[in-house]
Amino acid sequence: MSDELNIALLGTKFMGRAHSNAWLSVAKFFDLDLHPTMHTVVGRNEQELAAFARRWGWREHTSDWRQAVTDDRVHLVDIGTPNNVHAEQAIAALEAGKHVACEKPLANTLAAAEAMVEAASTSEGKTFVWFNYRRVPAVAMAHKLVRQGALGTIYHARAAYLQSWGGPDTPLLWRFDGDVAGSGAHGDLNAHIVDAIRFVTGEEITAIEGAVEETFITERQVLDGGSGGEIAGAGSSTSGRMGTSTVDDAVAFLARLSGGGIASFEASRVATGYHNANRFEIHGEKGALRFDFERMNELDYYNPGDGPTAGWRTIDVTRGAEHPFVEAWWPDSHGLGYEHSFVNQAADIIAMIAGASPVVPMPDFADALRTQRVLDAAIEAARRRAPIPIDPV
Ligand code: SOE
Repeated sequence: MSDELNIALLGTKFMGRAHSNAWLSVAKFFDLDLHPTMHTVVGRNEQELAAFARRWGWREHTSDWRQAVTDDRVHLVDIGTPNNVHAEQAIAALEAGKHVACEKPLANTLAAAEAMVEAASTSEGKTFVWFNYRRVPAVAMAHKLVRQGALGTIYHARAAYLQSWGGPDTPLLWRFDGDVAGSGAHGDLNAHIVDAIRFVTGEEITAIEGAVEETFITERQVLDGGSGGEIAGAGSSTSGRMGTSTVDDAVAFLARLSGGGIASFEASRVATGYHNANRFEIHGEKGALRFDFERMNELDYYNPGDGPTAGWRTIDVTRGAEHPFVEAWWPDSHGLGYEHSFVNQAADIIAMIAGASPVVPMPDFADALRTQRVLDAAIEAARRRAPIPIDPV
């Protein structure tokens, strides 16, 4: 049997580039039982597509995603398209017997996410969701320390994902169309930190106690040629017309954890001064952890057991083989970046398809549905101004 793992990638924008880089790099840095082959890339604009395929080394390209996901030569379908087509594309790929990796959030609606999980439950294919921050070594190390009992009973989890590209000058990208995106900063950014807190604490969110959503900028410039466009609309020409944003610019909510602790989550695309501040703090009876993606190669740890010398300790998580994923990369303390979390995840996806275990737990569609349920309950809590319980199924 061949050791080739032929991949078809759907999407050629930001995530298309991040995933292409991951598939291109992974076999150079990790020893793999299967060899990833960048077989087919799918996009909408034929001209851009040929240039993208050439730049990244995709063997074939097509604008027909259905042809790609049913191609007998393809083993893994990787979905990096807007949220409203995740379900249709993933279900078609699963029905064709493929493994499927899908960008977060799982879908634009809870119903679509549930349909994806249903299709996965009766499919031969394995499923994966690109909650890439689990594989930032500092976050993976936080997960490992909690598993080792470093925090004990968890009292507080506090997470925020704060960006500021969504200001008044940003045009009406697909991310501001509720029918396409499902929600704004909430599904885009709270998805990441809900997953991160579930991953690091090992606990589930059992209720939303209160939530608030806000759309600060309701009218945005319509792009030439309709929606689409990269984040912040860089280089996107506008039509001179205005259109209505139908998603949140920010959502904050309070929640309860299954271990008895309480949690707060905040996502914003208008947090002026922050550009990709993805951060959490977790406080337990035996210790505390603190992470900020803007210092992504460090993890802060506090151990009251240190007595008079107790203080926040900053761990360089790119030093030493004990830190997850680090051995695959550079000598001690040479640093890693955003793109390495995707390469680390590509390595774990390939390992799992080959039958091995991932370095840290991998979210499949069923796991990502738990996060989607939390996101959906938070919006319900905001709109009803009432607490919403969550079935921890
Ligand atoms: C935009 O908010 C975005 O590209 C997210 O969609 C990604 O998931 C995040 O990693 C970076 O910011």
